[in-house]
Order: sequence, then C-alpha cells, then structure tokens
Amino acid sequence: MSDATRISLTRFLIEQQREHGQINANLRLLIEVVARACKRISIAVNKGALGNILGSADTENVQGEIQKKLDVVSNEILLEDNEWGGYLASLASEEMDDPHSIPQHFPKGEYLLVFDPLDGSSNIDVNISVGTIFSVLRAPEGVEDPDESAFLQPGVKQVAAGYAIYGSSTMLVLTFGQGVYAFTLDRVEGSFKLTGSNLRIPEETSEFAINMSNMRHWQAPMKQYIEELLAGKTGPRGRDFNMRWVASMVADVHRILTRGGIFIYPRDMKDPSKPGKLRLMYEANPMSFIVEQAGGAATTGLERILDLQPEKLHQRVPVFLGSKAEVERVSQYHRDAQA
Ligand code: P6P
Repeated sequence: MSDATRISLTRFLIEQQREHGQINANLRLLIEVVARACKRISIAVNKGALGNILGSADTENVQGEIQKKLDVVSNEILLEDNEWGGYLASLASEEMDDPHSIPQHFPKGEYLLVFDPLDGSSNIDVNISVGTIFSVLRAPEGVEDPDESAFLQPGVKQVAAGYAIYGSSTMLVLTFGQGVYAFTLDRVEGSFKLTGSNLRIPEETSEFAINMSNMRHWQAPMKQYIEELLAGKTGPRGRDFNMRWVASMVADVHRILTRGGIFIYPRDMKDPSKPGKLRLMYEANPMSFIVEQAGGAATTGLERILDLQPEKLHQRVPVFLGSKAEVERVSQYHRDAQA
C-alpha cells in the first residue's frame, strides 16, 4: 500500500465515530490533541543535543526521581495542549504530585487523562527509544474539580489507552477496546498514517524481557521461572529462550506487540516497601489494556492488572505482560507459591 493511500489518524477516528459508534466527538478530539502533543514531543526528542534540552532538570518528581529536562518539557506540552479543549475534567501525570485542574477560564468535559509524559527518559541521553503512555477514564458526574480519588478507577474502566514511541520512526498505538491500531508519523505531511490494524500478540514466545541484575532480590517463583528459561533445551522447557531489556517500557512492549514476548518487572526485595517499580495508573493499566486487546495477558503474578482497585494515584505494581501462555505459566508459579 502506498503512503498516499494510507488513511490518516483523523480519518480513522472519524470512521470509528461515524461507522462503529465506538467513540464520541469529544473522545475523538481528545485523541487528536494527544497525538498532536506527541508530535511536538517527538520533535523535541529528535533534536537531541541540538535542542539544548538533554540532561537533568535538577528537579525531583513525586517518585523521588531526578527529572530530565525533556520529562518537564513533555509534561508541559501535554498539559498545555489538553487543558483548553473542553473534553477533560482533569489531568494527572507521573511528573506531578497531584492532578492538574482545568483552569477556570476553560470549559470542563467528561474525561480524565492520566499519563507518563516521557517513559524511559533515562535513555534519552544515550539515544535509545523513549515514549509517552496515556490512559483515558470517564470523570465522575457532577464533580466540579475532580481530585485524586476520581482517578482511582480499575483499569477495566479505561475508555481508551495508547502510547507513542519515539524510535527510528515515531509511532502511535491506540485501543478503544475494539482491537489495537498502529499509526506511523509521516514527517513530510506531519500526520499519523494507519500502518497496523488489529495487532495480535502470539500466544507462545521464546523471548523474555527482565532486568536480570535484580535476580538476587526476586521471590522464589520468579527465580524458578527465569532459571527454567535460562536452562533452555537442557531444562524443563525443552527449548532455548532469548532475552531483551531496553529499560524503556514503551520499547519493550512495542517489540512484544510486534513479535511476541513476555515483559516482567516483578516485586523484588531490593525495597520491600515497594510492590514493584512500575506505576499502575499510567504504565501498567494502559499497557495491560493494549496487550489484552491484542490477545495477550497482563497480571501482577497473582491477579489480572486491569481488575486492581487503585488506592493511590502513583502506586506501583508488579507487572507480567505479553504472550498469554508465558504470562499464565509464570503467574501459576506465583499462585502455587501462595497456596
Ligand atoms: P530499570 C523507565 O524508567 C521505567 O519506568 C520503564 O520504562 C522501564 O521498563 C523500567 O523503568 C526500567 O527499570 O530498573 O531496569 O532501570
């Protein structure tokens, strides 16, 4: 198919609205604006050292992490582009302690947007792919200025989720609950073009993604599962496995969406107070929605991520997601250890 005949994100969204009744005008506008913000972030990221925005911002976020300049810039782009549109009641971000209220002089709408503006930002200075992850929820009715509690909805309540990956090409991956769609940024036209429909994750895989340096801190079922993969043909799995770890969730998940695999960031005893590293509301939930819509699975090792009732906006959660057969196997090991 030639680039000229590929349909744009705008046409895709209009057809989803008109023909499938899947999304309304406000949700369509929300996604269009988020996509436009991701284009702006892509331009900033792709400038690299020429943009004079690499390196640390010398500030700390709510996670206690040193913010990169691009973390702050990306967050500001998403706030600035989304607060005027009249479709949001509030926004929340990994980079902000509390939700961002819509300024009084702008209309409010029916949705909540929660995002990680630049995931994997530790990779920026070494030119490895990073991304933006976002999740859309319905705002509670009759609440003038939603606070943190309005966001604390289980992942099954998401009306849309997506990510942008700023890699060798800039792509936008979306779901509204009826399959997963991928768009590639046409930099000449400046528009996202549909390049993947109904993406599917193979049920079986021989590729796993985990940060092996944490192995000594893992719980027993985690160690058992990985040791079996490392044993390869000579072990109980009877075949060799390959490993990848980009340390950028968006890049690892995108690879899994493209060719299968299992992504794991388990609970570890390095910091027993933390149930994992990744955040539920703006990393695990949106990625789990996408992965399940592509035929994969996503658990905490014990339960389905999308069923979790959030207690805090920035809470962390163990994450096992990707090819269903592997997620189910490693989750069974964890459930057996609990029995
Ligand atoms: P580690 C990036 O900081 C991130 O939140 C995810 O994108 C990534 O999967 C993970 O942390 C990497 O963590 O401990 O391997 O650096």
